[in-house]
Amino acid sequence: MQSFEERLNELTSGYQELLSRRNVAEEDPSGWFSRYRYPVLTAQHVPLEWRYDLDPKTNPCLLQRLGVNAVFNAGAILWKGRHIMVARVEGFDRKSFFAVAESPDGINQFSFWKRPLEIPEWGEPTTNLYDMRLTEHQDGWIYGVFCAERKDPYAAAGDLSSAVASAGIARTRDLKTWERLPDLKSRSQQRNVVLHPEFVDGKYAFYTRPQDGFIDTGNGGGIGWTLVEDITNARVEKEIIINKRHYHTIKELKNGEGPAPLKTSKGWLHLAHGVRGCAAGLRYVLYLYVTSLEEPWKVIAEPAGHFMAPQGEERIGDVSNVLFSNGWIRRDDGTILIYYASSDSRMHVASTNEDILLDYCFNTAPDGLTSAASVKNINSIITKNGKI
Ligand code: BGC
Ligand code: BMA
Repeated sequence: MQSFEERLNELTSGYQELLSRRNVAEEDPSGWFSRYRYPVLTAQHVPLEWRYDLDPKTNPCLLQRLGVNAVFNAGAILWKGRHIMVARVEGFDRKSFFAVAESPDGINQFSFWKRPLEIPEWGEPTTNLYDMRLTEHQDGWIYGVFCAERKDPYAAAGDLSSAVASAGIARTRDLKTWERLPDLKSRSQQRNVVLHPEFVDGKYAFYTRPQDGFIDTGNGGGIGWTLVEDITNARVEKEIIINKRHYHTIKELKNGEGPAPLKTSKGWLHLAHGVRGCAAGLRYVLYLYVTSLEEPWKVIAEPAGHFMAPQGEERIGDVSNVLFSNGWIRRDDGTILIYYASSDSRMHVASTNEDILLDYCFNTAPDGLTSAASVKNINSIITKNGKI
């Protein structure tokens, strides 16, 4: 058996090797983005001090004391020139919490800050919190909007799965100390709620995702939009659906806003996820759409189908066949880094830029909703190519 020292050396060198590994860009044949080969943040990136008691007196065999199952669904922000993710870290006990990780260039050497975040409670203690969206708002605060999940108090006896999802809201100025505000009040269940970065008609604007049940969408039609006067007492009064689910599309079953949209010269650029059900379970893919600058609730472009779908190893994990993104960063030169999780297990990054994404959004045909419309589309490309 290895000694304490030997084990510690081995763990430490493996950890350092992982953190210093250089990533490699691989351009996608579509030309839309490059994926980076290695995941950028995983359970193995979690500091050893969080997982092991490093005292040989109390832990002579150097056993793990806290298992981390997955690191995924991270919010992201370029803050004072620093590339930051606020990741969802999930323990073996299924509880998620948030932790900040930082990289010198947004791609390599992501490492966690010293401690996970302590998000104050609001109301009934939150059983689980996850999937934070970061918004640097015009009002000067950085907001984190996340899913706060609690057991359904009205669940029948013996039903230990029914839950209530609502949007938790916290704000900070330094990403370290967070002030918890009251959860967004809504008649529906709410997951995937995102704060728009600017005031609209002097009000805060949220992208919502109303659902009748915790899992079932019911009458929930898609991504919603609501205006809120007071962020310290936020309530969904009037809600409109701005990006609908649709039969036989990538978002037939569910959809949800990803990170906060980016303001571009041609409109607000949105990244979202679409879900369909199939024999293998739910399939989550990523898609893009653009809304008007003046009326951010009006869609002005939406290419058909997915922008990114799980591929290769991404397809396998705790919840397989899932790509999910709730974080991206745009640099001053227009580079966009898309942080996405695969199969509820690990974080990846893809890089692209604003001009390419806008070209993609405005020049890729929208969904014609029938096979015949798709064929018509292909034929118009072939005809055009025949004239060159
Ligand atoms: C899980 C989420 C999941 C949701 C709906 C929650 O309990 O933590 O990851 O998205 O259920 O399935
Ligand atoms: C959801 C999300 C994510 C998760 C996905 C797939 O509803 O909110 O937390 O990635 O399910 O399990």
